Amino acid sequence: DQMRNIVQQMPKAELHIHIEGSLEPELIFALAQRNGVSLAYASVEELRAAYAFSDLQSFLDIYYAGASVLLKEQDFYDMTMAYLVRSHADNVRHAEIFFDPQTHTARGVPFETAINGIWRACQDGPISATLIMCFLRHLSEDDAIATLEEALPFRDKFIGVGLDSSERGHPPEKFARVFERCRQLGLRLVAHAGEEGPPAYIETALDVLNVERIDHGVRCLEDADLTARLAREQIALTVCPLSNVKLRVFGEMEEHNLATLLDAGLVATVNSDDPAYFGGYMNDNFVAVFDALPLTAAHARQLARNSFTAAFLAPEAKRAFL
Ligand code: ES4
Ligand code: ZN
Repeated sequence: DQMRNIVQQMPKAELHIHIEGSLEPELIFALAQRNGVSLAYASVEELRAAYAFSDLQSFLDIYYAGASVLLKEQDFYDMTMAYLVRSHADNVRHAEIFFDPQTHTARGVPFETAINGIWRACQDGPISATLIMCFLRHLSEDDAIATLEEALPFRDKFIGVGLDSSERGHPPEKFARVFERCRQLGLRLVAHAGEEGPPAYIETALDVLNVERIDHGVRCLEDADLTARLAREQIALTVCPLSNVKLRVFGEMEEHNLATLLDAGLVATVNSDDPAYFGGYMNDNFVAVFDALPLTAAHARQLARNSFTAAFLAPEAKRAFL
């Protein structure tokens, strides 16, 4: 339809994509076979049928199981290249890609195997792409610090760090020291906050971790002062509509607050989060939320513009993409 065409032709940046969440069931099975890994599911269809989530944790359990087929550098390369090719088809011009090294090192896969495969695909792929290393917040800060140490020889291969995994009970301030070290290293800083966790986690992500963008952040509207601050300081929120509905942050897309966020003057962006698990890539997210909410072509253009405003790119690089 008309909105699909408008969305399709807009150049855009994706700022919230977990590369392990782009692993499609077909590729999970192909890599399992290639690597001799046995899966708890008999077929692609059976695996896909397990993608019925009740909350963030129920998703994460399956997401970490899916990642268990990634063993060799080529596996990480193939996963990343598939994402870049698929996003190019959606007219994504630039992606800032999260990866979760602890998901791999905890299974005995070397840090360098993961980052080298992901990074090499970013060099070879059809769109601009940079990497953001995420710490798993359900693990300890000492574990995050050890991961940062392992990452330092590869400092030129990632532009920033983030914080993901189970939010409730793991507030940003648990990672104050490691984020301060990352800030001193000149890394860009982001954190998931206000997805399942309370607005207070958005505040401590900003005030304790000094993050520059908030991943999700949709629960900010529960706090009027915080909402006003995010608008005043033009702090970007990387919103993921299909994710929010699949993980029941909102009961249905018609209840999503994206239109309210935009009309409050917030720098909201649309992103896919874990596209293989949540039912779609960038344009599917745009179409789903535009079908459900009173959003116009002007909102679509604003969202595309916001994605470059909020990107960790030099001003001249942003202009070249628009
Ligand atoms: C994630 Cl949707 C979401 N939230 C938090 N952590 C994650 N890791 C991958 N997807
Ligand atoms: Zn996420």
